[in-house]
Formats: sequence, C-alpha cells, structure tokens
Amino acid sequence: MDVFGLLGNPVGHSLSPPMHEAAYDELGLEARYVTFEPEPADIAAAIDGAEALGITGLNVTIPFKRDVLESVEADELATRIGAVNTIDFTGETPTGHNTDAVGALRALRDHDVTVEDARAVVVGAGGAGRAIAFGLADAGATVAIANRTESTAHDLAADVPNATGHGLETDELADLLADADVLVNATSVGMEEHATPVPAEALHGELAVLDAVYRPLETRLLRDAADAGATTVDGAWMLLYQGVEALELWTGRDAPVDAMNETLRAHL
Ligand code: SKM
Repeated sequence: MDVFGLLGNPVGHSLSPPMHEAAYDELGLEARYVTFEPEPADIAAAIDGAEALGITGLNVTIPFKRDVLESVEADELATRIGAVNTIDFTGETPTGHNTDAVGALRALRDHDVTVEDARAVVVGAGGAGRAIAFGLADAGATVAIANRTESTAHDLAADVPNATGHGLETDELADLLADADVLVNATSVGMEEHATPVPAEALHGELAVLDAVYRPLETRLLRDAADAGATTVDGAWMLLYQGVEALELWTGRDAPVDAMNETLRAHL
C-alpha cells in the first residue's frame, strides 16, 4: 500500500485527504493520504522519518514550505519560488516541487482565461503570491505584485521576470487594475466574511478574478467581481489543480479530476 500525506501545522482543516483518497478509489490504487503535524523544530527529522518509513509522497503546507527546502533536492521552479509543496520519495533522494504555481494556471485556464500575454495583478507577496507570480510570469504574463508591505513586493518583483512591485494604496491599485486582464488574491483577506483586498469600484467586466481563499468559497471579492461582470474562479479550483499535479507527479497516472473536484466541493 502506498502512503501519501500532508505535512503542516495545523492540518486539521485540510481537504487534501478526502480529495486524494477519492482519486485512489477512482484509479483503483491501494493507498491512503494522512496528515502529519510536526513541531517546527522537528521538520528535518520528520522528512528523514517519512523516507525511512517508505512514504511515497508528501504535500507540504503552512508553515513548512520554505523549511523543507533544506531536506530535499528542489527542482528549478521550487528553487526559484523558494517554496516546496510536494515531496516525491520515489527516487534515490527526496525531491521537492511546487505545484501551487501550475495549480493557479490550470484553475485560470480551466475557466477559459488566457494567461499568455495577460496583464496580471497579484495581491500578496507571501508563499502563495510568490508561487502564483512565478507561474504567471513563466506562462508569459506581465505581473504587477501589490503587497501591504511594499518592499516585499519589490523584492519579489526583482526575482520574477516581467514583474513590478507596488503598495496597496487604493489609487495605485485602481490604476493597475484598470489596465489588467487577470487579478489574483493571494492574501488571506476574504476569510472573514465582509473583508476584501480590493475595492469593488476597481473591478470591471474585462477581468478574470481568481481568489486563492476557499473558505468561504464565495468571498466578498468574488461577489464584487461577479457584480462587475468579471469571470470568477474560486479557491477550490487552485486547491484541486495543485493536488492533481501532485498526484500525477507521484503516480505517473492521469488524475481523475472530476472525482477529485466533486469530493472537494462536497466537503466545502
Ligand atoms: O500547497 C497546498 C498543499 O499541497 C495542500 C494544502 C491543503 O491541503 O490545505 C494547501 C496548500 O498549501
């Protein structure tokens, strides 16, 4: 039996276990997906232990995505992003990958959003923002990164091709959005019911808006975006596709996307 899992702290809220196990059922794989919650000081030992126990693959979530870089051989994209969310133990040494970037791209493309040549605004320069900014830029988009701490946006923009860094002042954001085709919220703003990272007045009908927040599924940002006539993509799509990419990397099989999506949404 293959054992997969999620490394994070906390992990109790995660929907990865039912989503991945739905895929194993559909593919007829004898496998389980379990969660692990080590203390931050034990993260390197946890990865050594996972390898020794014969675990096939791990996802990694907050707060360990950077820490695990030291314990794995990270691929080029994960190294550039500076974060790993998927570890593959099937080779000689554990390898580290980042499927959050491709997850965001696939979520957008699945909704007929063209990312090549898009003018994108990414709000947030933390872990998710970094992955999404690199993903969009690698796909050919021009990326404006807006962050509450402006210097963090500038630092990230210096690493990402075709990117600029900005603060979150309303006027500057409105100017950026007026010319944009894609907006991604990569902050946690929106998890509280009425909060939004972007004023409704700055949204318009030519935008596609992806919100990385998936609880609630319909955030205030997505409601405002729909009211403005924009295309909306909820955070469950990104969670789905980062999981799809991880599963395909671990198993070499085509993921049963519909079964994973149905199970994910049934749990939300
Ligand atoms: O990057 C993903 C991770 O692979 C799984 C996850 C979860 O189960 O909540 C969230 C994201 O960090």
